[in-house]
Amino acid sequence: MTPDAADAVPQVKIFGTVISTYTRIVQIACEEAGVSHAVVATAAQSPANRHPFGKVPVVEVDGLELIESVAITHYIDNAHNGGALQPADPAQRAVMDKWIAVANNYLFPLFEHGLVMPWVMHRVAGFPLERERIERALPQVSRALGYLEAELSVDGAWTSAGRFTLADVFLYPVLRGLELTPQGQAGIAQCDRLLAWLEACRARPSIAATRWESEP
Ligand SMILES: N[C@@H](CCC(=O)N[C@@H](CS)C(=O)NCC(=O)O)C(=O)O
Repeated sequence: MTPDAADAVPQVKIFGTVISTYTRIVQIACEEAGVSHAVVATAAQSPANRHPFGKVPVVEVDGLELIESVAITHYIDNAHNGGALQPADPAQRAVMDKWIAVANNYLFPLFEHGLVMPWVMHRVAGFPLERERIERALPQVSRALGYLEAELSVDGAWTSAGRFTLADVFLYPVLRGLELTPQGQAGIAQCDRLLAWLEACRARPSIAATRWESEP
């Protein structure tokens, strides 16, 4: 990067934790749209966080201050990417929206509380591993993976549009976080379609460009 490019003001400022599922979701949408973006490291619990419900990220774009990744990613895709990540067909779009809601309402809370946070607290903060919490979550995690495996098409698409959409933008970081835990990796290893889809996502420039530093 040239010194000029490094000094340039990013089009999208993402106030959030650097390694975060939702920060990455916004980063992927920015990469897909070709808009410059930068993370301003902001902890959810810090006084600097402007989110009214104490979550991250908060995003500044085009003079707007936005919260909620659904609103943020749709705005970026609509305003800066010609809606390329959303199928035009209403039925395909409804299926895409369903997957975004499934990722946000069911998968993220289940994976985050049941497996991801216990491992982060153990690996990063040195707390004893909460094995009981993990054991309690495993049957539900396993059911969720079975559902995803059954629903994903043979050619690795979440909608019949058969291409990368906002559903992938949301599902990839949620599933990748799970895959970075030993039990999540073992569960995903039994799901051939999910494995192939994760691999295909990793080959996409927007996913590669937003890789977490902690990823092996
Ligand atoms: N509904 C929010 C969810 C954001 C969210 O859950 N962010 C996580 C980080 S990945 C967070 O703020 N966690 C901190 C906390 O809940 O205290 C969105 O879509 O942006």
